[in-house]
Amino acid sequence: MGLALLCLIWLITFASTYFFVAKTWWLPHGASALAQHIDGQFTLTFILMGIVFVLAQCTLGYLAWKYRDDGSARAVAYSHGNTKMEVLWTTLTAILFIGLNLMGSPIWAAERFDPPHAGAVPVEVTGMQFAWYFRYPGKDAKYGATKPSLIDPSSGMESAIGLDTADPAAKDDIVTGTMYLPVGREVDLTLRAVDVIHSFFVPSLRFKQDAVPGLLIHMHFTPTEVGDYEIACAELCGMGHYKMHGMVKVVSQEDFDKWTAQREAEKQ
Ligand SMILES: [Cu+2]
Repeated sequence: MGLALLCLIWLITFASTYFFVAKTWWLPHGASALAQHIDGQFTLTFILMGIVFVLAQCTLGYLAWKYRDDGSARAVAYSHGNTKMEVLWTTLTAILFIGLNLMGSPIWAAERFDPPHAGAVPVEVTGMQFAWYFRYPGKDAKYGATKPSLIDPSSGMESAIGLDTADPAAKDDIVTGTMYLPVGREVDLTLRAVDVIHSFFVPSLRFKQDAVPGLLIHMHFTPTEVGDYEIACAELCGMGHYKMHGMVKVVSQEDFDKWTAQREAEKQ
């Protein structure tokens, strides 16, 4: 029985480790400026945690076999444990966790605490049950006012986010259901939610941030490759959560200008 348990524990350990080493299910290709750093941090964390996991599971299997019931077992005696060992592994775990946090925090903070560069493209993202809307402030570079009383999700677009069309700053605001971004330019993002907490997640751009009702959350990132990237909501936000899907289209600056001009012309 002890041997069977050892084999089972080791089999589960090596089989599950294989899928990570072989990268069977891995991240999609990273297409933003910080993707390389985020992937580096992610890989380092997986390697360190993987080593700890394999060692711990191998030891567990070995001990399950070593202390098997072979007929000569003695009655167990109460043990208070080994204080030295407990202090040692708690300290090592703390160093590992705090160390990884300190290593990752500059990457995390760069998109949140540092202000965006001048010339960043402003885009407002609004999450609601169960759609994403994107707003561009237009030529005046100013977002028009929104009012909760004007919010009408069933009408979509401008009405869905509650845009106050009486506000002069709202006249040139563009609201869309697909996000367009120019490649190689920083995006100055403002995240909102109108009902519950949603999470704006673009795996290919290595971007994930909650959108919280009542808060304007600012972040910035730079897409580096032209392409279509999937947006998901990463916060379980209700019955339709599974279909809260969108697309980011990263295009050339020229195509972005053309698209913006078209949307502005449609508003006239
Ligand atoms: Cu959602």
